[in-house]
Amino acid sequence: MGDAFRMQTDNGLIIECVSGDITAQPDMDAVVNAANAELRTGGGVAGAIHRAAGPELDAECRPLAPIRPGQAVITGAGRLPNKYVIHCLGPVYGVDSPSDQLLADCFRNALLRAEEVQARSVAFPAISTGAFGYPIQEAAEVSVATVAKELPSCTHLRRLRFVLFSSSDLQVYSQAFRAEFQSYVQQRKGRTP
Ligand code: AR6
Repeated sequence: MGDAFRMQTDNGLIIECVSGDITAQPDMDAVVNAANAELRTGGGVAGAIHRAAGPELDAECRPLAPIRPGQAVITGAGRLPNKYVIHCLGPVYGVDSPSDQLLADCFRNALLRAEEVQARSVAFPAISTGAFGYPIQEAAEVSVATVAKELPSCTHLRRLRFVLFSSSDLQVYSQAFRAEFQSYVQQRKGRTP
């Protein structure tokens, strides 16, 4: 896919954007759920994750609910091919405010949960950009900036993936990553071997 983004940092971390389904990422230790406050099944990502993971995930979620916008909690992954699901409640755009800070909290807290279990790979969907109405461009900028800021604290992480559902969303997130990491990539290219 021409618009996909992939880079490797100096310390070996792979960052990538792909199009696909968050429930079909078998090489990831953890996948992130764009959850609802009750941590139940729903539409979009939450529906797909709960359908694929089965009742075991629902049972594990119940004692952890409800969660607040920006919060992230971690469970096992039921029948999904991953070890963990990290459930984030994104902000409803224009209702839960400030939306940008709450969306940033989701990514920061999800990466913290991943670090606590020493996850080596994590896949995120585009939290809040479906039913919760966050404009895709703004969400991409907030998400990518937050991830870039938090990465130095993620000592166990070797691979970070964004899984976008449509090719236009993939293009937006890939472009946001290119813009964020442009100076980093140019510095690398400018180096003498
Ligand atoms: N894999 C990857 N991305 C997906 C998938 C999938 N299987 N399905 C949808 N997307 P949403 P939100 C994209 O609505 O906005 C739920 O009903 C989708 O195109 O899942 O945080 C919950 O129960 C969009 O870009 O999450 C909550 O009530 C993005 O994932 C509420 O929706 C997020 O869409 C959460 O809303």
